[in-house]
Amino acid sequence: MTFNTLLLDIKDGIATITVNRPKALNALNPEVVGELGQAVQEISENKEVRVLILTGAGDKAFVAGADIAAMSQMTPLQAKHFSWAGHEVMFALEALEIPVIAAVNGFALGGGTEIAMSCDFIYASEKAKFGQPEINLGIIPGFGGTQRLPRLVGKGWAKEMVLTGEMISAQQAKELGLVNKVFPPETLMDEVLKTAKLLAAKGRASLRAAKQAMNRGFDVDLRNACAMEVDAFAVCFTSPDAKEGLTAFLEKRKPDLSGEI
Ligand code: CO8
Repeated sequence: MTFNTLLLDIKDGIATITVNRPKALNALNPEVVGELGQAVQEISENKEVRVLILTGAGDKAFVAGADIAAMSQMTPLQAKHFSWAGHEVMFALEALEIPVIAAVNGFALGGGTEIAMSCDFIYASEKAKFGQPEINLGIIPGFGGTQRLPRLVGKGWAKEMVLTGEMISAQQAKELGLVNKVFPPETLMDEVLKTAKLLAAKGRASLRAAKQAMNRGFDVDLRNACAMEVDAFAVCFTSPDAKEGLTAFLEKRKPDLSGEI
């Protein structure tokens, strides 16, 4: 499938979605949100893809937020539909069975921080900036920022960011736990690819089980969350990978974890 606002590249089991509106700093208008939904769906159906990278075109922005020009024309009902459409994309990214890395190469503001937070983890360039500046536009985050940000960095920092609308640097974002690693801009993609290749060599079934156990268990009480882990753990044994991985260790050889299921 080809897209107007995205580039989708698939190579050696690694898919890269690049939001491609550099003149508007890759802002998310309804077309981008719709195409992101289609691209994520396509990736979920392609069993050759083992890792997804999400990034932005150009050297200035990852995604500078939802498209302000588009939002300025919206009725409350259209705003509601747009907000839900964005949420569906975030949930679809979280529900993908494969790991998703956000490669934040520049401004990640509003919807940019929000979409990065729905990836499994974030690597950022030293010149990236994060923020939820919606308050300065007379609105609030509408793609999950009021919910995912406190879950990631704690309520105090999330409130400071959402209520002041101030940006933070990549280094500050790392200190808060929003970003895992920060790299010079010129090495960011190489480092992201290095980790993507590492992940692509793991077993699909156990990656899926681990991701689902963490995502689903995060919002429930510990006993029920651990029950989810027990089930996910047991499901791993339905994949040939478990037999292969455990046996390979005992036989002192490298496992071939391509058994799927
Ligand atoms: N939407 C539309 N266009 C944008 C956006 C945006 N979010 N951000 C930048 N652009 C455009 C600019 O208008 C400009 O276009 P043009 O060249 O035609 O004038 C071009 O990109 C370059 O931008 P600047 O000239 O402003 O570049 P600067 O280097 O001076 O500044 C900034 C860079 C600081 C990133 C600045 O562009 C900025 O502040 N952008 C807006 C950031 C923002 O407020 N983002 C939050 C948007 S709200 C949101 O994300 C809500 C999400 C939930 C939606 C729920 C649905 C209802």
